[in-house]
Amino acid sequence: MQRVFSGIQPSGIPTLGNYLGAIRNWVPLQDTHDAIYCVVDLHAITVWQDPKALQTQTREMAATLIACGLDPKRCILFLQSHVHAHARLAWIFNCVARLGWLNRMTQFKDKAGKDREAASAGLYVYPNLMAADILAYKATLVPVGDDQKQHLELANDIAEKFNHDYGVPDFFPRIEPLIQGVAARVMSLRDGTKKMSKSDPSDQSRINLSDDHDAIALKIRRAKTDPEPLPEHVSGLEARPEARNLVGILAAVTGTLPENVLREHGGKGFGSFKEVLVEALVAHLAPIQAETRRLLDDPAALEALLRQGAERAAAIAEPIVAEAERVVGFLPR
Ligand code: AQP
Repeated sequence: MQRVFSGIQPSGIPTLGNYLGAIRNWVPLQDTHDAIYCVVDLHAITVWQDPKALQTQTREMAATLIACGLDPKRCILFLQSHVHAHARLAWIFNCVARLGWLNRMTQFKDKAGKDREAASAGLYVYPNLMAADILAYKATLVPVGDDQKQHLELANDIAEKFNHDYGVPDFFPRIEPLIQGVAARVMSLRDGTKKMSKSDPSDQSRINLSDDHDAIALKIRRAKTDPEPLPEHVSGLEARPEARNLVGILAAVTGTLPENVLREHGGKGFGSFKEVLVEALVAHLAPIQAETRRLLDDPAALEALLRQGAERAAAIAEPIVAEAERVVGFLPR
């Protein structure tokens, strides 16, 4: 069975972007693949996190993932910091990856902002840790949003260079990204050219999976649009990023295609369309929110599930990373 690996940062409440671009695509893979999913807390601290808030967000993220359909019996679900193999392999990859490769990563440029000198070294080497997350399990398929494509290409460059430099041609496998769905990149509600992000300073830019009816209604009503009515065909969305984003979201949450959404709403103004979108979002998210709350009511049970997940993950990653350490010349422990 092909092994898939994916992760998500507990850097805030998961957004509709995280959900449509990643989480919801992870669910069916549990039945067809050997699926490993991780809450990547080591990645989260590449940007300052308040320690107490990080604990809360980590529990919330794990509970949300389970509420979205990840079943700890059908997949391995755990916290990255609980499996030390990730950090050990990441260090080796820090020594394999070239500065020139990291300099090309657009996510670092976006997240570091204007004051690049003040960004953490961790944020800079983030893609090396991401490569380690996947390759510690020799996973070959990585379901992610479209924004992560560049990092996966870098992971393949690292794997290839490791295999070549240490003369172990088949040690790490090639990784394939799995980018699925009509909303593989959900954009900010305030700017259709920027991706929706849980750490965007403006809460109005995103739908959080925990948002209630009022919050969703307010955000969608205020979402940026243009003055034209909705087009009749998808070709009419090309130069209209905000319209394309909202149509894509409605298509994704109602399980249809943008052309079908436009068949129904083309030619209408955004007012009535936005009301339909609000109701569709609320109906889709309400059961997830109820289940998340139920899971958070018993933090001890939730943490026990995550510890069991970590044990199963370590049983796979430990021998692979120990072998990588032997390959680079470390003496056995
Ligand atoms: N806007 C998006 N559209 C589609 N997919 C998205 N993903 C993130 N944003 C969108 C996908 O979500 C998964 C988990 O992402 P992450 O938490 O590891 O980090 P990220 O990509 O940096 O997401 P955020 O929300 O922007 O987090 P912060 O604000 O902490 O940086 C990935 O598969 C990603 O593709």
